[in-house]
Amino acid sequence: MAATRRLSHTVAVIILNHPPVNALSSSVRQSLLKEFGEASKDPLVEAIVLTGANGKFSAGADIREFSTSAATASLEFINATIEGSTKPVVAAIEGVALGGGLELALSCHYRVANTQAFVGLPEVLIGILPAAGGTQRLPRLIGVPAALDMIVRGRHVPAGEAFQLGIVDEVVNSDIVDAAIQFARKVVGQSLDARRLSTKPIQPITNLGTLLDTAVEKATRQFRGAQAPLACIEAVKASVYLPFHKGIEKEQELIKSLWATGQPQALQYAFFSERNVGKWTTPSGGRWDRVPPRSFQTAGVIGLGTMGRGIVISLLKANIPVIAIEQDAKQLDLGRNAVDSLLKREFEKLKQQGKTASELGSVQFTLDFGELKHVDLIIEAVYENMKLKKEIFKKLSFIAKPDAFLCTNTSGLNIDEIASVTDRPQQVIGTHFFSPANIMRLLEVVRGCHTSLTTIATAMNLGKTLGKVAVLVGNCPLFVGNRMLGPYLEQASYLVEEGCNPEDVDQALETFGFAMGPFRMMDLAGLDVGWRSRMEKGLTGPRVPPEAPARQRNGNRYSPLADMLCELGRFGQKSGKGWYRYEKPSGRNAKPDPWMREFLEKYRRDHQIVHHPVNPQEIQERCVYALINEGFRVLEEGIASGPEDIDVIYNNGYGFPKYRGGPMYYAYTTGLSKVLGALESYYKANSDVPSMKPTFLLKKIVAVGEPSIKEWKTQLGNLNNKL
Ligand code: T1G
Ligand code: NAD
Repeated sequence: MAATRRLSHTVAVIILNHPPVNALSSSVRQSLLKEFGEASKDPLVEAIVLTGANGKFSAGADIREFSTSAATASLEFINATIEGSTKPVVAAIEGVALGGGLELALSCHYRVANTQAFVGLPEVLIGILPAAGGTQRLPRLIGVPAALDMIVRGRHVPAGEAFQLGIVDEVVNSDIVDAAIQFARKVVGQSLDARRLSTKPIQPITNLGTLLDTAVEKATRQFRGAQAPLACIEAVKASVYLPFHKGIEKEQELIKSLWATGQPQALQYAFFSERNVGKWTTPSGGRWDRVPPRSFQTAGVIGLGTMGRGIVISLLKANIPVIAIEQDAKQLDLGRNAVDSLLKREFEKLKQQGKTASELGSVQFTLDFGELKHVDLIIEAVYENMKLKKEIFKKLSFIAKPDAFLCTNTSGLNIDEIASVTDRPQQVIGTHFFSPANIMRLLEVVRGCHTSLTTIATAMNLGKTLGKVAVLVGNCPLFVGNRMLGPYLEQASYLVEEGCNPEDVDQALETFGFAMGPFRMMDLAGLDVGWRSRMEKGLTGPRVPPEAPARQRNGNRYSPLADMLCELGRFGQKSGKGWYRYEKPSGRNAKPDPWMREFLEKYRRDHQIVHHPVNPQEIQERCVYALINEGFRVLEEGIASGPEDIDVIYNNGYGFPKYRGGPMYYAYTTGLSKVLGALESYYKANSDVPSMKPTFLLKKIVAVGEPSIKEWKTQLGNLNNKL
């Protein structure tokens, strides 16, 4: 049953019941309307309580029912019916009231929530806007500024804050339905006129024009290219200037135009992809998701540099006690100070939520590896150096208890080689966090050839426990995300060789929607990291001037520009200069450097490169198609399980515009034959750039008629699967 009704004396209780989140599917809406109609007519009923089963009110419209057009109008019909009721209706909110769920609650005359509940209008995150009256009722209830903030950011608001804002009338720590029944009895007989939000006048504000303009400017800058935040602002604006019923029409008009952009479809694909990657199946054997993860109570982190300190904070936030290890007293002090200052910020956040420090795990700092002997899971985050990592893992074999899991945060070294020096290769796994590790949502879980299903399940569960989205990938140099970055950055460098300035390339890709262009990203990460690794492998430098740097490596094209910058001490932000220059005091704002123009002009002269300008579209195509082609190669080699996995990695770890779905979904919506055609013509003219050679899988999917992205997996067929 989608919605049921029972009677508690004179109060009817209607319960939404559609596990797991009481999404308001069409059958739920139908039965809700029926039950509500009967309760309204029942002469014994004086008031109605609306609540949800399964510990949740409702997560809103059923996203699975969305197709090419939004089928949401009937929810506003229900809302109008509830609001118009002459019997008081009280929403009893437990767990979540999100999207259409909150809109339904807003149509009730009163709202009671339990202390753990969250409310919000997160539609913007799936590319649409609240379209069942939410953009019209919420501003009438809490004022335009607060409503704009919630709707444009899609923020989940905890019950305490919802009470302060005036969204809920009471917050209780007891049984929510009992509390709502008591509340309903108290209000029976009172006038409902002022409780109907559709007729409530909006609170006047003097600086409305400026507020809306600022909101548009901020949303354009922050969500570059995303259309839904702008539509949300437009709808809230309508709540001020138009009568309620016209505002409702405006919501419908705006949602229709959003669907036409394709962004909702991409964001909803991204929403379900994030959930599906956690249910991954391996074509080559067992299924880790059917194996129970081993529980872990304690963790160790080795190395408290950039990554280690963020990993410690992530674990502490999940209330996991940590033993934190460094190599010497100086580094230990540095690490401790960094962790302490990050922890202070976490304490502040908890305080604002009315919570205490007991929600955080405790940390012990030490130089003694022996302290790790009782911990359940150890994460190594020392320098990216195979010899050092092997030494550490060998040591851990002796120290760690036999069932402890040994994880490495390497960004691309061979997991099997690291595992080979241990007494338990089946318990060794890559847990590749992204920087800053306490903030970034992505966790690449890297499986070695001996890694057991229990170890995989445990590492995937670690991701969930830390509130991250974990994606399982196979073991190859640089894994999935960083590996795909290679050809993308390579194209960016070639574009600069050929005539672009770094800022031209960054701007074109930021206009495409990337959070950061490739050159700003390289400067932020530090150019020296890759340079040192290339030197270690003998792939570059030291060069004796005036010897010109080679533009070929093993017969293929190679851009030595990044190496040349490093030779000049330009390591990026950390040294104040890289592809850009960075000025004090912040040292973080990338400014185009006139020096770079001269440097590039000389470079082109030295190598007789004919300078030719490249338009933004070509910049975007060359870089993004290079990324996509490598994505197909990753699929072909069985390093990722499917296109969704790659898209989740890029959306959550590399600032790819989520409203384009991810690189593979973007390829699909662009048309694979177009991508293939562009790669073919580039490769024909540049046979010394093998990364642009169209992959077998891409050609195969085009040859079978470009089926839907959901069917690509079947084309992977018998390819070489490493998972
Ligand atoms: N519709 C359909 N399925 C949903 C769903 C929804 N709204 N929300 C969650 N699910 C599924 C999800 O796919 C997963 O399925 C399972 O529920 C558990 O979710 C009219 C038009 C509620 C905070 O955007 O934010 O209302 O994988 O793994 O971490 O204007 O889900 O198990 O098969 O995420 O505990 C607006 C989206 C809709 C809320 C729970 N609402 N959901 O998080 O579990 S549009 C949203 C969430 C709308 C109105 C408009 C989260 C959650 P499966 P989960 P969780
Ligand atoms: P980092 O140089 O900032 O920190 C490394 C830390 O390890 C230093 O504090 C160092 O003192 C410590 N250390 C070195 N030898 C040690 C030993 N024997 N025992 C204990 N501690 C020791 O490096 P980082 O950027 O944090 O990178 C750590 C790992 O994470 C590397 O494998 C790197 O490839 C990977 N990674 C880095 C990033 C990033 O953006 N920085 C992102 C993902 C993964």
